[in-house]
Amino acid sequence: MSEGDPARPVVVVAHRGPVSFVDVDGDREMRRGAGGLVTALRGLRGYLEDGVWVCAALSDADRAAVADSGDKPFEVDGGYRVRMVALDPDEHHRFYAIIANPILWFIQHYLWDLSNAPDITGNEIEAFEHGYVPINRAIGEAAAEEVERAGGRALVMIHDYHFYLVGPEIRRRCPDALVHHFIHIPWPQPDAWRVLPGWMRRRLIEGLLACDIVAFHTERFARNFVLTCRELLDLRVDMDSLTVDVGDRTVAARWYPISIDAADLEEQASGQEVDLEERRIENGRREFLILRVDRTDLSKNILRGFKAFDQLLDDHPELSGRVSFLALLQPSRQDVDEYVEYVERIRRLVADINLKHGNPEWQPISLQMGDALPRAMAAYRQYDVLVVNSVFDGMNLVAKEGVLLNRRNGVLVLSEHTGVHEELGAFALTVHPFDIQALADAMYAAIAMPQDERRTRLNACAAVVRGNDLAKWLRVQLDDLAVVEAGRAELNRSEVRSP
Ligand code: ADQ
Repeated sequence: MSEGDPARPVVVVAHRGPVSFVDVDGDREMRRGAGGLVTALRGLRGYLEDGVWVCAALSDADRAAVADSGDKPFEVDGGYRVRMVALDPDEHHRFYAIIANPILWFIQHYLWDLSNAPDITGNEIEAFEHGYVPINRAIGEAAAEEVERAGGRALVMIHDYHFYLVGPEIRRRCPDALVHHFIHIPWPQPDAWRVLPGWMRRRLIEGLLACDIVAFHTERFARNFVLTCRELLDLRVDMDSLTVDVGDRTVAARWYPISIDAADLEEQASGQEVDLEERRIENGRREFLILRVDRTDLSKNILRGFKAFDQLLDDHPELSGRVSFLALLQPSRQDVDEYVEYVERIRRLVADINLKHGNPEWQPISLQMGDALPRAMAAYRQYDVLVVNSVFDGMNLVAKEGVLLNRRNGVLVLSEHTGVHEELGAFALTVHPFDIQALADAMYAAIAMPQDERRTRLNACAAVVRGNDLAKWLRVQLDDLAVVEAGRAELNRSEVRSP
């Protein structure tokens, strides 16, 4: 494999596929998949000509497509293949709704309220043994088949917290494969994992250690991972090179900040629908527009964002009627109780603040629930302040999208616990996500900031995003894999030479 050019066929493994199927009036139609990860991985298309994307069949129409294809990969637009795997629905429910979301998601974002939850009961143990484990095995077997079909030497790129046990399946069946696992969410400090019984956390971490590279968005997450291996598995690690020794193998932890496809986003934003949405926002806006765009995930810290806005209006009565807060929120995981309750709490808080500060002519917060990408892109152009105040988060692509499209010298107010803070923090107003007063003050500072300074900061952010785009994210990983491969060749040669 030469640098940046994966001569090995690529096998991508991710829970969601690049396409999904829907039934329309009895006909099955293929649609582009949704979500940040799928958008990011679409950048792999150019490398997938020889390869395949392995994913779960999530809908009835997906499962029907799998049945028709006889479990074989099928071609999709863009000249690559997709292998959907039909999974047992009960196992998948346990895997997804009990282990992956919420248990792993909550641990990795530090979301558990430990005096109350989680309870690890027979239900959770069963969900692990008869949900997470068999689903990982089924996906791992399908991926291993694809590696074997490609001659056994494929580059396997596994994605996210759904599939920590896929690596061992590949390693067992295809020892010559090069295995890479990218984790899109934070990796917390070692003690966070002590929420899980020892045998369970050991199994998950050992699963990841079957890979050659375990990758994250930030250096902090990579460091936490290596520390976790030392503290919880008692393995020998090197904190300078961020490597872990596992028997006669060395596993590297690396960090590659994910990005957006700048050209693609700008093209999407140039459509008429976005212009129309922008005119609507422009006609309805006040002097200052504060914006947030998020899934209604607990990690996004939406309630404290509104509480800070409430504080801003208390502290600065002169802003009454001159500022509004537009919140474009996409309901998320409404099959998880905590998420249903979160949406309720958001609605109640917004109603309280609007009642307290608003009047018949002016409602300070406009809460708009739904999937509204054209409106989000229009709002990115129009904001004066973009609030991204996550409690702890992987990257927060919203910050990158916003600074790229904004046309009003808008200021980014950014939590120090977002992955994107490593890249854009120097040009944003940094906030501590729990400090509501500091967030209110930052909103005010952003509004009051002179235009020149705002412009300088925005241009600097946009330059970082353009320079560190999705293509670079991928290229750097492929370069590192080439280095790992070269090291392995070295190892193989010395093994051949030894008696
Ligand atoms: P997410 O948690 O979904 O992604 P983020 O990175 O901010 O978080 O991406 C959200 C995406 O959803 C953005 O592309 C945004 O435009 C879109 N979106 C949000 N609200 C929307 C709305 N109301 N309507 C339409 N679109 C909306 C996970 C991890 C992150 C990590 C990414 C990529 O949790 O930490 O950055 O994967 O690795």
